[in-house]
Amino acid sequence: MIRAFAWGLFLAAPLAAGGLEGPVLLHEKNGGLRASLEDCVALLEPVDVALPPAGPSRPLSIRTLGKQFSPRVSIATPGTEVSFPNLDHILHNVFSVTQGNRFDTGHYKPGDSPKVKVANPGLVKLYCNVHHQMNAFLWVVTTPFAQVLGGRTGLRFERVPEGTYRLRLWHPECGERAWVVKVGAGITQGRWDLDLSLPPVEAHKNKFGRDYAPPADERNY
Ligand SMILES: [Cu+2]
Repeated sequence: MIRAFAWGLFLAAPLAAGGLEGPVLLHEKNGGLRASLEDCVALLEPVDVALPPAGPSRPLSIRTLGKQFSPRVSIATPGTEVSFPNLDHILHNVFSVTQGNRFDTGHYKPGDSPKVKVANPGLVKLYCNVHHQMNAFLWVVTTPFAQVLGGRTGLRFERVPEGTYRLRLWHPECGERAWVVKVGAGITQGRWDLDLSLPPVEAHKNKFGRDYAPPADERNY
């Protein structure tokens, strides 16, 4: 009887959970600090904690508007459907040559919204084969603790089971840095610094692996 009671108590007790929070500082090459964490991604991945695998997240939408992708940085899980509504009055294309998540929507018209499913974890780089300057990034992750930090001054993860994690911070202008962090009961505090050193837009080829043609008459593109 006592045993059954104790077992019941065990089942009813929530998993010990804590949190992780603190400022993220983006250091400019001139020594200043970037005012915004726009496009910065924080991932907290378990090292010695068993978390249930994440299923496909809700369908995502990445618009093309003003010859730009919006949002520029998104987070999905394997199997997530991503649509690309074209809100411009010109043709666009979206392609990825990232291994494990290759696709090519072909040209699509204003008002069209091609869909793809991302299959594998990792950073997927998205480009338009028509417009060289268009670029976006899609993080496909299996951890439930993943955030784009735009509009914030730092990261905050709540209801994190206690244990050891790898904290990965990424920004298009610095790539990735990682730290091992221990999350205990309550909120664990930290502070994380990234150095912005890469060009804002990475050099890349078109979907055929060749240089983009110089801009021509763009009335239809
Ligand atoms: Cu385009």
